[in-house]
Amino acid sequence: MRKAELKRITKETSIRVSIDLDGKGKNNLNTGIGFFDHLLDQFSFYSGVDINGEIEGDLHIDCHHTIEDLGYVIGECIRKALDMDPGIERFSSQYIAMDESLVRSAIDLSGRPFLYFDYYFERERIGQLETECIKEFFRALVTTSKMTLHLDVIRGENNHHIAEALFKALGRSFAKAKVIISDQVTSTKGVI
Ligand SMILES: [Mn+2]
Repeated sequence: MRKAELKRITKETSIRVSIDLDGKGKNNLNTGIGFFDHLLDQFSFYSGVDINGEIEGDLHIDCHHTIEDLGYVIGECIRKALDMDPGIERFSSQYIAMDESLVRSAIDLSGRPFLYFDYYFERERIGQLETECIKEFFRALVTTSKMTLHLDVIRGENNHHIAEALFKALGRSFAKAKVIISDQVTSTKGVI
């Protein structure tokens, strides 16, 4: 059972999250930011990771704390859940086309946090989501999950499509990288 649960309470956010790495691809988290829920739904659906729990953030300030802290918590849950099974595929890359948009995600569940993401959205907001928070989510997720993640927007015009394609690509590549392929650690070093 590759599951994990975590609670994190600060003056800015109050978060309880549980994830099931081998779930049905359902996100039940309601962040209070409609478009971000739409993005999390894409990640869940295409990764097969179930996300449950509650989050209450200081959205009267802006989206930043809520999204960053949620990234830390989901990332840590992923790390905890993966730790039980070391013989995972680890590497995966995925192109996702969504109409005019084309993005690529390359993952190594390496134990070494690294994010490459240099895209700046043209729009400041999509729905209630401040687009600069998208990078903050990826950065937080990478930090605690300790994955190496390269996300490239190869082309695209519609900011909704680009954001959605990024979360689909992340989900699809994670779906492949998390698969257990061996009872041995998938590293020539013998440790991830
Ligand atoms: Mn959409």
